[in-house]
Amino acid sequence: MHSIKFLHCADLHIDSPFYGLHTLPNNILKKVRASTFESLRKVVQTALDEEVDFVLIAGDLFDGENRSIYAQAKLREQFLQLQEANIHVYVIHGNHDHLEGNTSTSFQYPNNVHIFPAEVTSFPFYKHNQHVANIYGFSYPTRHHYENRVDEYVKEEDVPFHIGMIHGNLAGREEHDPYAPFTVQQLLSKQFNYWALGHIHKREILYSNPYIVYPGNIQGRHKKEEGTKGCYVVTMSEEKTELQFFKTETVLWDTTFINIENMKSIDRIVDAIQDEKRKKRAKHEGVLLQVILQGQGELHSELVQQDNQNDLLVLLNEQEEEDVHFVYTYDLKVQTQPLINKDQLKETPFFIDFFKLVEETSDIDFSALYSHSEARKYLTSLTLEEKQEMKTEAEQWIITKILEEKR
Ligand SMILES: [Mn+2]
Repeated sequence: MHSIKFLHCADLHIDSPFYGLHTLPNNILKKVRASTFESLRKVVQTALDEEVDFVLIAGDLFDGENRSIYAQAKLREQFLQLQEANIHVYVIHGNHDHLEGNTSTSFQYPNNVHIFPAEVTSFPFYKHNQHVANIYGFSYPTRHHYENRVDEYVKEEDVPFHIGMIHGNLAGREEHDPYAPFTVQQLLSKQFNYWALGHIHKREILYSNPYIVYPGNIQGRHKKEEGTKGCYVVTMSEEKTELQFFKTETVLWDTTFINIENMKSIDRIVDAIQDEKRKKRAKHEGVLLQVILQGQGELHSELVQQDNQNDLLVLLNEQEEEDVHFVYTYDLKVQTQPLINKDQLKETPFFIDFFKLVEETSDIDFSALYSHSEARKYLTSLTLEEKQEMKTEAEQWIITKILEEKR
């Protein structure tokens, strides 16, 4: 019986510039900027450790179309490692590293690396001199490529395994650029054994028989790319296919929520955050952390002061630059609410009327805004829930302001 084992990764985005992070301390910024290279090294190490037959890279190897000599040299180094182990590499280029962008500097990769041209093409894979698989794919000729190309994938020859590679968007997913769209049904109709996708950075298995897989990127690049990142090692026989995930991120983007309810002094908050940080430090090499404070509590009024927030951040990040396993808080968000004893307030002169008014207001009147000739173009109608939320927020805001003034 035939079997193959391969590694599937995508969206390496090596040499991502991380422009938005220039406020990070130097040591940490350096590690973040090196993270895409380090994660690539881990992908290759996984391929070597797992002794796979070949590696599939489903597009966006480079972040920029003007890929630097440095990035290409680093990639070549890794390809050479794979060559030494006799591991073949199949590469398609995506929207970030399309073929047209490769004209300024050219690099020769070792001959274990097969790069797909702009037409859908198939490369044969031989194991022990037997032709066991065909791998199909195409590279983006230019950056913007909106055509559905699935029709061009046609099974060639009678070999045990057919594997398709596409860097593209699942049709209907509007939050991503609609490049090279496809539908699951379309891919299934091809009766391939595996579809190795790229483009969407969030890991997702679209179908499991056969597998249609987005492995996600190998290293998060901003706060919207939170959580563990990595690649899949696929073991395939004529009977079954098995997937194993390997994590490769070097710097983890993460968020932690702290509830201030029942906390009577700021040191409790600091301790709670430090606790979270300790746990994360034990598990990860580097963490860029967003801390969100929530809940109703008496510390609210202290926390909303910008000076205090700045102080807290300085305190939390002290020493992080020196730590090998850093947990750096890049953002502290205060979403807390004041502690109000409504029942008590309801008995005081002003608030008796205030709460009566709130209760009687069943609907906030936005008619002036919604009938405004310019504004209304940009507005969608509000749900009942949204209106209720706004009412509660407004109530909280007014109470906080009034109580503050009384002090
Ligand atoms: Mn990408």
